[in-house]
Amino acid sequence: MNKKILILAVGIVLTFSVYGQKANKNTKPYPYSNPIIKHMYTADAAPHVMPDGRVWMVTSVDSDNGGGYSTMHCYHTFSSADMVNWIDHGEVLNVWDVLGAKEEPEGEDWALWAPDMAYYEGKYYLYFPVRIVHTENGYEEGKRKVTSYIAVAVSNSPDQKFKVINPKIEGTRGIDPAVFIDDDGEKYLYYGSHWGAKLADNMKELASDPVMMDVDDDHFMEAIWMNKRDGKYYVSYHAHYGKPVDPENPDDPNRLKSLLDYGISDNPLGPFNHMGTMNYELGVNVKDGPRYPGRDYVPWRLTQSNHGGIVEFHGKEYLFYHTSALSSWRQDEFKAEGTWTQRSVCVDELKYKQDGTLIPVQQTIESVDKVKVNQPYEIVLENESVKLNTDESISYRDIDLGTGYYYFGLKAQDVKQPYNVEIRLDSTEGKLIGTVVVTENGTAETFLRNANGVHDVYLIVNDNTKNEIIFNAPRFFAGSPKKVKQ
Ligand code: FUB
Repeated sequence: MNKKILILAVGIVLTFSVYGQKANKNTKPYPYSNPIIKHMYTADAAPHVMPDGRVWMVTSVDSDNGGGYSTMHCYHTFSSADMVNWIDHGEVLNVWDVLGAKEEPEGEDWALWAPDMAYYEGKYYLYFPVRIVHTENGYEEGKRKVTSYIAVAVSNSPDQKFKVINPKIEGTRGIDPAVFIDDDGEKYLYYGSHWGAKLADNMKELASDPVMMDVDDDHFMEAIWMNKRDGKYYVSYHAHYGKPVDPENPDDPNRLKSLLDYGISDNPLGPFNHMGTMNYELGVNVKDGPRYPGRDYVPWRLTQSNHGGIVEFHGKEYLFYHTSALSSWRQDEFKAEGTWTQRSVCVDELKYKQDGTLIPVQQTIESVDKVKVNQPYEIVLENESVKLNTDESISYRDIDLGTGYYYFGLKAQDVKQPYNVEIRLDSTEGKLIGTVVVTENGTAETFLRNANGVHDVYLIVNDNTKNEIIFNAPRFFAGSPKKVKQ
């Protein structure tokens, strides 16, 4: 073979194996429960309990035809009442909605990577990174020039199309946004290489200068996520970018592996103490399931992109991550690893030790057990109007919050100036589970954390204006999942 043909042949082989242009030729049903979505390729899941009491996730979509990360052009949402049965609500945003044009600008290649979604005051907000590869004249220090930043879109319902309300959030740079609402009512946006900032009440701008958070680790790669448990902030992220597995030495301790690591802090913007690994390389240590021909491990040893999202649902925490198990099945009936840009969302339980450190996730092929919830959707605390002055509180005895209520709301009357209502358990100084920020809007709602069990509930007004506060129908809701139309 002459040298040019050899180079061309090697190039083709590399392109095909890296970008996975292999045909999805196996149409037999996928035989296991993980991944949870099997009719398309999904990645980068961002799970949250929404006001209908269901778990919703927005995901990136990997192309059925392969072609690499630049072919990622839209997002789907999915929901579940039990963590096992998932409904695909279809495409909610597309790159063309973002571009506002039918074609990409000359010399630019646009892609939509890992998103996140939040509910706030009656609306759903979708945060997503716009990633533009400058294919022409676009080199910086010998590398292809890439621009990326965070944008936000809004919708009245997570199963409907989102509309872009800010195509570029000023001050952002990088990929993988994650949004987090704290118990004191503050909202945070995290993104890129461990940047964090407060989000404004309009949800479309930053309300503070971004800080590069100290994560106590110089192997941070991407995919930041924030979780809170027992008053501590857990930041997690993809650390390292892995190197291919040597089949002769698959567990080589010296090989760079794609790990999902985490750190803990007392503060949502750090500094964090690096605590170790939450999820080992994808496809490692999976018990049961098919084996790579002649080896003692599953075929889908996905060496890239360990991307995690965490949700608590009625007493357990779950890690959402992705693997190439489905592409391994659809392409090679489990005789090869599948491709790393044809990924699929999996779910397994996240467990903690007594001291609050994490037990690295046991990746499974069965996924998790069905969650059954047997309690009312909402608890209305009071039907009469409540009148309170600054720093006054009202309490409700022995409220049964069961296995969890995820939102609290009230209808405020005649709001002269914004104020906060704290929701605390058992005393005016007890555990803060959420803070409602009341504005002229009237109806105010907030996400809750740790709202479970039987407690006396205290509502405490923080208002500097010394006005009398009047509100109606304070209620806990999203305590059991509502059915949705399929
Ligand atoms: O899915 C595209 C990119 O791969 C994400 O933005 C990263 O986190 C990695 O999962």
